[in-house]
Amino acid sequence: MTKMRSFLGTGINLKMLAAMLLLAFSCSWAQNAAPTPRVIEILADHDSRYKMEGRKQPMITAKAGELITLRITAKKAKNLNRDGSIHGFSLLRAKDRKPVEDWDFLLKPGVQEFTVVAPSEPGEYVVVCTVICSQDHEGMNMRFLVVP
Ligand SMILES: [Cu+2]
Repeated sequence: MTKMRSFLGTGINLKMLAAMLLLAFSCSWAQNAAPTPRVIEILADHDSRYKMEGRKQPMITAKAGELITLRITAKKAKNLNRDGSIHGFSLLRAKDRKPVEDWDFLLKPGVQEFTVVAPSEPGEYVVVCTVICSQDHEGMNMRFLVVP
């Protein structure tokens, strides 16, 4: 109890309390104002190809560290994994094929969303399918460009 009293007596005054409340308040406000991710629509199609509307060659361009939501529609090709995944969506750094952390997804039939942060390092990346979805699986990939 004496400890408590001395803490109250010396440590906290009204000005500090007000400052702490203000800080707590502005923090919660900042959280509410968090950026809404940009939505990118992708089709993982039955012919073992990624597709994006309006593009002959599918390609994603994102800013370094940008928050994006991948809205992926997956349609079954020939084969599927035992867990029911029909395609994969995994990001690799192009120059050394190093997997990008937290960018490895398995796709189920239908629409699914993943909210992710783009790599912080600008450069060329590649999206690859990780499910042996058909005899054309090897060609199931797309460019992913990260700009500064
Ligand atoms: Cu595939």
